[in-house]
Amino acid sequence: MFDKILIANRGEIALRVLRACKELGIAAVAVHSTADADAMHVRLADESVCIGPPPAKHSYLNIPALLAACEITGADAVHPGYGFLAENARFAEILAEHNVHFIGPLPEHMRLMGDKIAAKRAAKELGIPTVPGSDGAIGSDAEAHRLARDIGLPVMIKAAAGGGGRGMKVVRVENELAAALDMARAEAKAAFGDGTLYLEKYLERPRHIEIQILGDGKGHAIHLGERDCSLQRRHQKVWEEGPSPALNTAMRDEIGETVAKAMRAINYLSVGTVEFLYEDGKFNFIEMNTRIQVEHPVTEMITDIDLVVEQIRVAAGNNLALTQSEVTFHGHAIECRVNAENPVSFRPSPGRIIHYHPPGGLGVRIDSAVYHGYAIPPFYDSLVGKLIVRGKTRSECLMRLRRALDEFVVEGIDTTLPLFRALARETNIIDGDYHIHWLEEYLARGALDQ
Ligand code: MV4
Repeated sequence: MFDKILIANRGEIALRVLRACKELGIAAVAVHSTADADAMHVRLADESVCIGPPPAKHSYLNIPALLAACEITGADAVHPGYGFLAENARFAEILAEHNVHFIGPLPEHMRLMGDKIAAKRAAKELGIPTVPGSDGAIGSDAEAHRLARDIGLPVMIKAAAGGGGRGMKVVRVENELAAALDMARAEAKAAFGDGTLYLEKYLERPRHIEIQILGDGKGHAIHLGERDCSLQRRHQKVWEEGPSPALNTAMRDEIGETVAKAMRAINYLSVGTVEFLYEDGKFNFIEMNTRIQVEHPVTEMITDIDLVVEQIRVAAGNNLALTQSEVTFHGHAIECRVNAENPVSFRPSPGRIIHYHPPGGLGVRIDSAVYHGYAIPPFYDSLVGKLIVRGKTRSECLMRLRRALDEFVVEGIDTTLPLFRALARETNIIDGDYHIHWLEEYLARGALDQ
């Protein structure tokens, strides 16, 4: 096992990793920018190192500074959290060259999944159902026209280097295809330095359902069920839950086993998430994330498995401690990402928290790094914290969520708590009857405006 882990992140995920280190008896090193000197992850770590000025480019993304921090503290492994360097294959390679372990997937798997065309081709070859579309990159406009006619309109143009919703175009009529291709190519080139495009059948109102997996890099891999992350705004997840209201046990077992089998075939190491658009009873692979995700607590609450602990164990070369039949699902969990934003305009609202009283009680978990009197800096994401609630049934979970949201006090800044108080009382949400566009349509109706 590792002796000392350097946590190359900040905020709630740095604290989350720190907790796993403590439970494993591993020393933890925090790193921080000058803006985060009084952050909770710095206070609770065994040691800390300042790695640069506030902009992430000069601190949390500063590879030489992180290497120096490993050297100074004698850390033998780095946990990247999510965001920042979490899916950077080159970072993992550089660490290896300096005899420091990267707590995450192999560089080759991060590279494969970072190329959306290669990822989709690999998924298809591994028996994972994919969205109908071009077999690889679009060669010419003529080919795109042929394909669009073949698979039928509407189609979606996507960038090979994209992901997270950037560089996508929906085409509903054929005479708009050529212009959309030109625009998408130019945008992709400007944003990613790579204008390679591919094309897919556009799915109108799917759900976003993702399968959590865990592998040990030695041919053992298991799935830990799904999370339904359909409630998003501008490609930012807002509410995640598991199990999905749209699936039953047989459906979960089938897609879960398909994904786990694929991960065994590539000797996948670490945690990972395979994302699907789910419509008309069918799963359609879109991409794979090779990191611990923001919403991982949903899975922890329904499986009782500590995903970060398991991620550290397999990174240290241990075999998977669990078999698929030892993974069981209990009850229901919902996570709300509470942001420091105005709940109507969604404008960021950094600043000092002058009153802070998080909810508690049975089945209530808060993953947050804020505290009474803490000032949220303006340089990073606007997450105040995640409220994760579990219950024996979805309806008990919703009841408990409403109760927890009503207890939650955060004063001094605007937060999205009022949005969640409204969502937890909406008929469509209570019925589990929603899709990837539901939240934006709801907000466009002005449901929350005074
Ligand atoms: C799609 C799609 C419809 N059809 N692909 C957006 C983020 C990127 N990861 C994939 N995305 C989409 N791909 C096909 N073939 C609709 C979306 C999409 C979306 C997906 C998941 C969650 C929220 C979304 C919001 C808008 C569009």
